[in-house]
Amino acid sequence: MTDCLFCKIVSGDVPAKIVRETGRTLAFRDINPQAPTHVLVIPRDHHPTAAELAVADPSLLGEVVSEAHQVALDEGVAEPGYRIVFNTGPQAGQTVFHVHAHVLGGRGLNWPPG
Ligand code: DGP
Repeated sequence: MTDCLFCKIVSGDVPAKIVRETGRTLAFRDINPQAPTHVLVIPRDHHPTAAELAVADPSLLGEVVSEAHQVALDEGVAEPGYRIVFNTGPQAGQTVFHVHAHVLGGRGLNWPPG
């Protein structure tokens, strides 16, 4: 999609600090980190939400989650634990409608979230 920020990161038109990539996914640092590790994992293809990706291409959603875990391992936060978040819809705080997994770690994370 031409007007999608994360599609522009995929195409290289908008710069990002890329930490991992596969043929179908990209992982890059969040511009406004909320934890010592805060990385976003996205599919290269445009899908608005995790729910829509689950219907359209469940194996790709699985790859996004698998890559999120690899990011946690690479960043050294897999132990004692980290969080994967898919904000879905504006009330949940989703602002970019290209599905992305937030990978948050490196500090204690409160529950329930705000
Ligand atoms: P969400 O609120 O769940 O839609 O998360 C969107 C995230 O995207 C938010 O944490 C900030 C991040 N973000 C917004 N614009 C940019 C950008 O231009 N570059 C990068 N790396 N991250 C961005």
